[in-house]
Amino acid sequence: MANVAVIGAQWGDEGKGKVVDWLASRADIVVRFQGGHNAGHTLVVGGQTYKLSLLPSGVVRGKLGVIGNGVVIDPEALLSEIAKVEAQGLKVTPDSLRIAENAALILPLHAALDRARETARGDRKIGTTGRGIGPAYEDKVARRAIRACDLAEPETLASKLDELLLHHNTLLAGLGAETFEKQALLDRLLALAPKLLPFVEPVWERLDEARRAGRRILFEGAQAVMLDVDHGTYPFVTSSNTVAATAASGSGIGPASVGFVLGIAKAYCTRVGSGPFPTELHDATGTLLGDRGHEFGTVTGRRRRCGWFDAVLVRQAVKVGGIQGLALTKLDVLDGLPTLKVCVGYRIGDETYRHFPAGMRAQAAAEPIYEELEGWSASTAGARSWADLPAAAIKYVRRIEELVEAPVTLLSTSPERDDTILVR
Ligand code: 2SA
Ligand code: MG
Repeated sequence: MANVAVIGAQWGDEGKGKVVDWLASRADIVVRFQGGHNAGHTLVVGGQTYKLSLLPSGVVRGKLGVIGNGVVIDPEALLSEIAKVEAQGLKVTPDSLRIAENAALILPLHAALDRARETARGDRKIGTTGRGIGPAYEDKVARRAIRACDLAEPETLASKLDELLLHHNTLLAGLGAETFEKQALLDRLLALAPKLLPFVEPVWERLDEARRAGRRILFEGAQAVMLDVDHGTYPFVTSSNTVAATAASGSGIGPASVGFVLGIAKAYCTRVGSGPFPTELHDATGTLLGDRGHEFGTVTGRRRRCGWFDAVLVRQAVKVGGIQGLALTKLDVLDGLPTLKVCVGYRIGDETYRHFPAGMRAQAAAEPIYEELEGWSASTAGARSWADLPAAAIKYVRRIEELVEAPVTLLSTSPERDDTILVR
């Protein structure tokens, strides 16, 4: 196996965790390259359930986990996640986890600003995870972020905090939120430093060595292409680039090393948070998909919105994300539905679209044009070979491949790692 990058092809929660775990057993290093603890992966390993947020999934499999420079790291969230998995019997040490020295940190003031802004937006809110992701990326781009390496330099920390607080306390006060005090923040960071610094290094060097030694690297994306800050349903997106190209820039390796790009898509579609969702179902079928698919966020526990598979969106994600093959998950959730619908275009006013336009009004007004496909009554849950699938299920998968212009290379039929069909 060459290197592989795994990215979401819809709005997240496509089941990346399971596929990443499946691939992690064949990789040497697992790298997170964007996002932060807004991601949520549920891994079921030998009956034990792990809920990971910031830790690369490989740590559960005894592989080296790398948190790249493109990730925004909340040090307290990371340490408490480490404590949680250690309570489940795993060990996380500098032998199993490395953190990029140039990764930006999320501080308590970022989460405070994230939430204060969402409150101020009222019903125009984005529906963020409230983890401070957006404000932390803003600070990185604005060149005032505190980075992992700064924990080793108390004077740098102190002077950076001055600049940060000048900016953030003004904003927080303007939003009627509590402001932060420099000394308390500095003490907090200095207390975290000795716990975090043993993990911190120039990970690009380690990755370069791994590349030259022919080690297999798995790049683990978070969120999904339709949440990409450039290519997603802006402004209802996350604050990072979620496309496969970020695997390179977000970890410090060249684009040629990214390898095969595997996109993950659910056999239907879900979304948490606000924003356009043309195929969303507000009826009994939508409720059924949510109940059967256990559609609640790993991180925030929010109920996910559910709808039909949108082939137009996934095709677009395939193109802009660089997806070369798709893993289709949760096919079994569709078992027993008499007919299935797949979106093949949109009607916006009098016009027909074969892509999702970028304008906010156009996106909000898009009415799906559906193609109907026959459902199947037999169960596909736990199927482990193509031959176990009903003919109508195979037809459904083949039609999706045609519409999104990418082959389905993996089919997942339950949360268990072994219930996976390798199609090609
Ligand atoms: P943010 O917090 O700034 O990244 O939020 C901006 C938008 O991005 C969406 N977003 C997500 N959507 C689905 N899954 C995500 N991660 C968790 C998970 C979600 C959870 O994997 O289960 O537990 O609720 C994720 N992270 C960010 C978010 O809903 C906003 O629309
Ligand atoms: Mg998730």
